[in-house]
Amino acid sequence: MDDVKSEGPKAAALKSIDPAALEMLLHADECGIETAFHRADHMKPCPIGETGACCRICSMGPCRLVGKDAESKVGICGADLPTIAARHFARQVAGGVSAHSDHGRDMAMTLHAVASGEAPGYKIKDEQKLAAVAGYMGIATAGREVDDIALDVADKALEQFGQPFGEIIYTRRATPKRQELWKKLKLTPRAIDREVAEVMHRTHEGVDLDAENILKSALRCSLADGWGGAMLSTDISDILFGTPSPLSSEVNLGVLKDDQVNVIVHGHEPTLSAMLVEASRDPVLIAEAKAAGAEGINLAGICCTSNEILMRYGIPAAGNFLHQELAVLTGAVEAMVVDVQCIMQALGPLAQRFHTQLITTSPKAKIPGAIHVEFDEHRAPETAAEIMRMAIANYKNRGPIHIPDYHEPLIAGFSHEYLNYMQGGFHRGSFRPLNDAIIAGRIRGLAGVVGCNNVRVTQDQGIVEMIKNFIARDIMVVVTGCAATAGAKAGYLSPEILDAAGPGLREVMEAIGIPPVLHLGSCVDNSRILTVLTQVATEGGLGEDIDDLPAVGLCPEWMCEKAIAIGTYFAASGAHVIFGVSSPVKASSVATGLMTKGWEAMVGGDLEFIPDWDEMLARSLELIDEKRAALKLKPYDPSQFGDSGDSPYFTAIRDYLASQDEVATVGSAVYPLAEGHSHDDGHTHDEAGHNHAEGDDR
Ligand code: BF8
Ligand code: SF4
Repeated sequence: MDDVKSEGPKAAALKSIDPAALEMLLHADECGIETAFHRADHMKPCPIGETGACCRICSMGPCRLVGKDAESKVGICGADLPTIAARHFARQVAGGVSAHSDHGRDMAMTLHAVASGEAPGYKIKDEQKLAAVAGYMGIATAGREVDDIALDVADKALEQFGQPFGEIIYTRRATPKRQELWKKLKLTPRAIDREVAEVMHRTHEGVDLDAENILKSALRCSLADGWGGAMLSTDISDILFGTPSPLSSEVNLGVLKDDQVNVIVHGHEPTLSAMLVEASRDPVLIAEAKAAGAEGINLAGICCTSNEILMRYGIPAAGNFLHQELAVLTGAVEAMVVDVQCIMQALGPLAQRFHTQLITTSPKAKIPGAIHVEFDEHRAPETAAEIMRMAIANYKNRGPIHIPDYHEPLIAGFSHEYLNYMQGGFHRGSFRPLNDAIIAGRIRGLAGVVGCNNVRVTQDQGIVEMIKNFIARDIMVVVTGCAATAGAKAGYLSPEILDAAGPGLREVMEAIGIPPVLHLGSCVDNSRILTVLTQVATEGGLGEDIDDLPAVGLCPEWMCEKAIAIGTYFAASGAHVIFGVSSPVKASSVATGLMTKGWEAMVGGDLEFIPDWDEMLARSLELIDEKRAALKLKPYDPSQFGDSGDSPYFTAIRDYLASQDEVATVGSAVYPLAEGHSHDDGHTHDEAGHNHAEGDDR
């Protein structure tokens, strides 16, 4: 590790567009420490595996079908390239579905424990959402106790994983047309675990050997995520921790504090991170931190658990996937607390080079070199306090620190519910203004920009390029996951960014009172995009189903199997989806054709892989404009909308932000709250001393 040669500023510049990352990469060179960015230089992707041409399903192989005539070759068992590529892809989908869905299962187990009175640290925070979810599940609510309803909801949710008969209940939230199509094609998922198990079975040696049929099973499996595990996860998180509504915070490594006990929570599930939020605000623990010589406790997040607590509590985000090692490199992190998913094993040895305590908390996810403090929802507050105390005790061990001074303000916390509220008020929630704006051509279309970072491409570049170009061309953007963090770090989730939006989009956003780039949450919250698109499709004037909409879904910097599962369920739901980096089925033109033209003919959506950013943008615009033409909408013409003035709404937000030296990072709500959708009540103590009591936040 010590022989890392200096990259120098120029080489580093290719690795990220984020100045904080570049500064930390130079710092890593100075310290002689390697990161994923460095390792990517001497670990090139295997060209055979990368393109889906390697089969290692059985021990007669691995069989690698390469060369000019690869598509006419077969493996030992006779499996051809389309089968091999499709099998590998389907297994990636199953891996992704299992990850999101196991997360969803844990949320349902937590709800069960809360409703049974066995998890004293938690409570049901959003009864309105509970009632809505009970409604989707056909559970009676009238005259019943909240806990009884919640218990039924938890039971019903848990049934979705292993029910022997029937179909996943949330598929009924899709448009009637889509439900019919899925039924006709036998794509309606039956039970979450069953779909994962079935894909694993079909792709075992010698079972399903027809690429088209294998990929069809991948579509059904993915739907068990989007309309199953992930959607349940979002809904139950909202019930337990509150449905998000907009609030301000900050992002990037500069949110770490040189004089406070810094605790980073990294991973995915909100159960632990929400408890750490409470612990970080506990006056007793804050006093202990002060007694240890610090000014206080500073909690920040990385990856999607960060999004979970950013969306609901305004806890600042220290960064996205590729920031995890960089955060430790600051030397200022007393504890990095991880649960599941997207956690690099490299953190183990890296943390040992600093005073940072790497704390694993899930029995499913241990890391050599980490301290394991098992998290149990039945004694959650105690575990959170124990972890906080470990961090406080570690403060004195801090060596030299290097915190890059980059922190961008952002607005996060948009939910499907809030968008309805914003467009029609509490009692008349609607998507009418948005649909009308799309019909009129003020908004050209909709784009979801989601997913990961990947060291094979310049960090954040593809994501930010897409966001920037979309809003400039009057395309409204929703973001989730690490893409949301990337957009935020580049300033695209700040209200100031309205100035970068095209005139039509700007006018509409000002009228509705929302920014042009909406942070909808973590990766499981991509389910919010499904329900939003479904409502846009059924609101009227834009066809009947998601495949009628002028919309695209992009994952420019995808990295993991979860991203593949997400892309596949959007395609199966009728969306055109474009991924960057490289295609896991590139070796097979047949498999590629099945997932593009084949899926489009079957389900109206498809999945393309386009590594070049310019081509990705051009293809997105083409898809959006084709849909506009098919709907017989006016062609998009930016010249017909003039500059609009600043709305009082955004002026107020700008004044608010300008009035503070530093943006209050502890969940200051910047918009009026929707009735019944509560923020965490703890945001009464931001640093600037501004009080924001619930209900009067402005
Ligand atoms: O679930 S975007 S790198 S953190 S997988 Fe992972 Fe990808 Fe980030 Fe969130 Ni989503
Ligand atoms: Fe080779 Fe067939 Fe075995 Fe795959 S399943 S490794 S193609 S023999």
